[in-house]
Amino acid sequence: MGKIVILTGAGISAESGLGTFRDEGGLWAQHRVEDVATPEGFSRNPALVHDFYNARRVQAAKAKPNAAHEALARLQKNYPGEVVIVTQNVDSLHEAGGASNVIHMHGTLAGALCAACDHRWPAPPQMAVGETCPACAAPTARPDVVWFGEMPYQMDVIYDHLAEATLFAAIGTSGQVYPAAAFVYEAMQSGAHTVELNLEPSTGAASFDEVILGPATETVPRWIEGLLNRR
Ligand code: BV8
Repeated sequence: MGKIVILTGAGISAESGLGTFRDEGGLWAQHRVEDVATPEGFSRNPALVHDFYNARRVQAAKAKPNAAHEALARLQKNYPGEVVIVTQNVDSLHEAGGASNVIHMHGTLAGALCAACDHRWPAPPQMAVGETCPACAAPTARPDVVWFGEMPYQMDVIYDHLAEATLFAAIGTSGQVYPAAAFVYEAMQSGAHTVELNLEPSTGAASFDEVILGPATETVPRWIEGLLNRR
């Protein structure tokens, strides 16, 4: 049985009430990326960055997984082959929806990182400027998320999965952020069938074998029932 690799983006959490980045009124309409999602922005104004992530941490803690998150967990449980979920999202809704071994390539709101010694620990609900690291006591705590210009996490593991994929699906992502936006090409190289499930066609839609349009809570459960019944 083949390996299924699934990449998700902010669109899969939209119907759980979490803002996307590039939709109308999205996160990047309210904040300049350079100010809140880059290391330079953090060193320039750490309070602004902590405010940005504190607000999202509060939102994410209140959000509930939706039918799309739950359908992916069902696929992991019932599909005889391996199902790998790689997410660009920093919320924990895949895990809350029952998924396991989710690869958070852009980090998580739930994590804190020491910029001085690389120690990681569970983030408090609200982080403040000058928060100290529990390991080295330096006042250099930051959200454990991957900012622009920083290397996404577990890239070697992700490329190994893509090399073995027989089916690749991108769900709820605009395909504008690299290296995630190029995963479909890696999957194509391995001969995988590629599917995009999105509210509207992403920038890279033409590269996919199949494009299924609609809200994730409708398209994902239907797509997965089809996969499980076709076995
Ligand atoms: C890096 C922080 C290199 C966490 C984020 C070429 C190659 C490599 C890099 C680059 C390159 N070109 C440019 C770069 C640099 C840069 C980049 O890609 N820039 C872009 C803007 C051009 N990439 C980087 O800097 C990356 N790092 O490459 O490092 C390196 C090499 C060596 C050594 C060191 C470094 C780091 C990228 C990560 C940046 N961090 N966020 C956070 O705050 O969340 S990016 C941010 O965008 C989020 O992580 C988010 O997940 C990600 C992608 O956005 P999407 O998830 O796609 O969300 P978006 O709003 O865009 O789209 C939503 C979609 O959902 C839409 O299509 C919409 O239609 C759909 N939708 C809406 N509602 C629904 C729905 N679909 C279904 N149902 C619905 N209901």
